[in-house]
Amino acid sequence: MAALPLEVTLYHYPRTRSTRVLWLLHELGDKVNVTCKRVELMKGEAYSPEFMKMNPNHALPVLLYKDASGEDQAVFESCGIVEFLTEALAAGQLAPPIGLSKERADYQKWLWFSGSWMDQLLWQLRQHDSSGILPADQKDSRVVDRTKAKWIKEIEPQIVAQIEATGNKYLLGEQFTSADVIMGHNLKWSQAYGLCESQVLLDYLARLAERPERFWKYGCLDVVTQLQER
Ligand SMILES: N[C@@H](CCC(=O)N[C@@H](CS)C(=O)NCC(=O)O)C(=O)O
Repeated sequence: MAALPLEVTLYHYPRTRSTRVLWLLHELGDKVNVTCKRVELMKGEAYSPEFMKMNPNHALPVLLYKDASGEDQAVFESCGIVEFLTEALAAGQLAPPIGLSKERADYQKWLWFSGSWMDQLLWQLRQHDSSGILPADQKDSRVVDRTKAKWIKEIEPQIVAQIEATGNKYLLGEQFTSADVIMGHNLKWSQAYGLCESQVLLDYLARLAERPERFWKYGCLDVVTQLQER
């Protein structure tokens, strides 16, 4: 186990998937000492040779940390980073212990349902929605309609059912886990497309908003300054 606090550097840009990691870093509190480096995504900084060495996909987030031998290691993929830090620093706290329990299976399922399945549906909207990033002549409104219909008919009801079945607190019940980080971020993201209107989900988001005060107080925006103050 590395000496705590673990020194980490997060390469971040507000309102992107790096917010997931930023949120987790706040949850980890004194276990991490964070430097947050803003990468000017819109100015193409993620294409610089230095950045591409850390992530050839020119995408955020990237986390830099020192491994057990003291060497700097770079990791990309938001859900992978969240899982990695949770297991390394908060196993049994922000995730049920590894093992064959139902809680652990549920945790793993919701973490990856959020991080892959839901994420990719949101990505379709991010590209094809009228506010999306594709040029107008490449946008397909049928993709938007199909994705939203699936989200409303299949995705949200599953989450609502899970929250209700576990007692209307977090995804797994009383215990907040890292799966809530990815799920919470996705649901907030989905609101940009007029989704997430169910009261159960809005109440869930409100409960999440009570978590680490300093993070949510600033509305998941650029909390770089707050982190550096710590
Ligand atoms: N699956 C990756 C997706 C990363 C990703 O696409 N990040 C976006 C911001 S949310 C980005 O940096 N895009 C810039 C680009 O692709 O050039 C993850 O979850 O980390």
